[in-house]
Amino acid sequence: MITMKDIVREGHPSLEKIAEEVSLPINNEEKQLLEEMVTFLKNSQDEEIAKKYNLRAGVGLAAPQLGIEKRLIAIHFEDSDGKLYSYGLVNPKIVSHSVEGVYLASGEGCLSVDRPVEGYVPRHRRITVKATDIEGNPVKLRLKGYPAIVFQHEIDHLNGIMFYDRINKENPFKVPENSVPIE
Ligand code: K1U
Ligand code: NI
Repeated sequence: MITMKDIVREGHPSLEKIAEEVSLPINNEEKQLLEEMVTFLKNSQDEEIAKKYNLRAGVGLAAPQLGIEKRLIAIHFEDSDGKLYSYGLVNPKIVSHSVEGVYLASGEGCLSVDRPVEGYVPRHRRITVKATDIEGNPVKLRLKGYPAIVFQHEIDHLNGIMFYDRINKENPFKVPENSVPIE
């Protein structure tokens, strides 16, 4: 079972590297890892389990956050309309994106960062992601708003980018150009 002690923190080299493409089909070890990553997210959102194992709630997790430099991500959350986004994905790639941006008015957090970091993180408002799922099926996802932000945060981890790398250094609360806030 994945717990907080398995998650590496800022400064770890795996969080600063470009992760390796995974060859397809994925092997059993990679399949098990992706399943455990999704289970971690579910556990972290379950009040009782999270309390028992001291888990911080997360909506996404990338393999480099476990010190594993492979292009694997897990996502698990419900949007404001109750639509479930639950995925274990291999080699996710943003194949197109809007010019219009979006940012979370409350900023972003990260399971690999044990301190609050204030500021707006500019993201694309709409993205299209292509990937392969745990079963080996090709997936094409069109995402808008909050789901698009979560996927961009996780795909950034595969490219060695932390959310705070995208915050304006001079003025962290400078409203990103051509962007809408999500409250
Ligand atoms: O990658 C990570 O460290 C997980 C991180 C992802 C994230 C994506 C987009 C914006 C912020 C953070 C988190 O899940 S932080 C926790 C979080 O955002 C959350 C947790 C429970 C409920 C709602 C949100
Ligand atoms: Ni993160």
